[in-house]
Amino acid sequence: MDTQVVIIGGGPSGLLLSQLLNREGIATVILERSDRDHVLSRIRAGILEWGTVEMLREAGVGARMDAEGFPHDGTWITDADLMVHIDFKALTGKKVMVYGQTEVTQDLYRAQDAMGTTILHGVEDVRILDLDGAQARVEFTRNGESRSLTCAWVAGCDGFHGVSRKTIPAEKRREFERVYPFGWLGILSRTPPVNDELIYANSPHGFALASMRNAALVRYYVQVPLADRVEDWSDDRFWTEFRRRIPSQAAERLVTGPSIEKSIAPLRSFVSEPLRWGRLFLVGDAAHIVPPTGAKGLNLAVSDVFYLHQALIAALKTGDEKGIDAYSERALRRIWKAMRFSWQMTTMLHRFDGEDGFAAQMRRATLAHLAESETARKDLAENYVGLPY
Ligand code: RFL
Ligand code: PHB
Repeated sequence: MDTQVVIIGGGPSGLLLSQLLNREGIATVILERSDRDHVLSRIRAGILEWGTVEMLREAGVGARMDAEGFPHDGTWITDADLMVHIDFKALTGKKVMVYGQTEVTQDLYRAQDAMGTTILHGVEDVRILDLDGAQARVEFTRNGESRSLTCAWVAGCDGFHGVSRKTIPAEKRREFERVYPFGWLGILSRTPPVNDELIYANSPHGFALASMRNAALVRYYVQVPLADRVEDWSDDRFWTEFRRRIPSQAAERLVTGPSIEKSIAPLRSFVSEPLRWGRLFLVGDAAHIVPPTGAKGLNLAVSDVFYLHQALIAALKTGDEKGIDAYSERALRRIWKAMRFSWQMTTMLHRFDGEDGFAAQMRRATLAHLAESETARKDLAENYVGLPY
């Protein structure tokens, strides 16, 4: 065999899985379609559950996160000027970490380089074969040359548009999907955060989120119609819209400035079952997508990696395949709970085009209940900081 585990995709799931396996002496090869600069330029998630923080430390990539990340003890959920504080620390004893996905990915690339792991960028036309035999084979093209690798297991960490999921025959897959009728326009700007904790803002004009990367860099979002393009949104238009969606106490403190990145992401909930097909496993966005409202996408990818790395270590070191057989079911149990939470947060906080007055009242009542009920706040906090693995 050429290597023990071939990992398709060099995003956070592929890199973290490889790092955890390498530390146990298991050999991996990572095949990534894009170049490294492209992978590192994608601005995505910003909030790490504490379980994710601990996994990154265990993988030996926690030092910069611990030095430069910002632990947050709570967050704000607001409805016009009603501001509800969700005190994670008091309600669950846990907190979350503000540390961008770009930084996590960078730390993982550095650690993998130090391990000497083979990471092949610019890989095209990946085909995953022989999944029901004694060893799997992955064929691909790189620099115009056809290549092939044999291995014991293949980890499909190649995101929503990757090839891994489609390798499982369509009639053996069950797919579940909700496409939401809006997207998020996000900007990055070198300005001080409008608040020391995140604000998830419901308003008559739609949803807005005030997030951050550090004391001088913010990540702000507004809900936009699906048909909108980035060109439709000048910085001025963005700031006007953002300002009127956040509570007025916060709007008074808002500092605006030029955007240094601006992009629109559609919102979707998606799960493909099962997560295992013979010698192939699906991990992270390759298997499931959540709308970003619950900050669960990256964190779910990490919990998949948690279950799979344990299973692969047991199988490859002792021949015990119980974890392999249980992977799909174990991971899916947690995935569906995060799906529910992300869907509920999205429904609670967004205006749906063409909705009636009843829908808006339901959102308002949910917020009012959160303001008055510690039980409701505790339920939200428990899900937000991350359910146990
Ligand atoms: P990724 O990060 O998509 O990485 C997959 C990697 O696979 C490569 N690839 C292939 N390589 C070889 N052959 C092929 N055929 C390949 N096809 C694809 C890709 O180039 C890529 O490098 O998946 P992974 O590792 O599972 O990580 C998941 C997270 O990235 C994802 O859950 C989150 O970023 C989701 N997400 C967000 N989550 C949050 O919690 N908060 C956010 O604010 C947030 N914003 C976002 C997001 C996802 C977005 N996408 C996918 C459109 C914003 C966007 C725009
Ligand atoms: C972000 O900082 O990009 C971010 C934070 C929380 C979310 C989504 C995105 O729920």
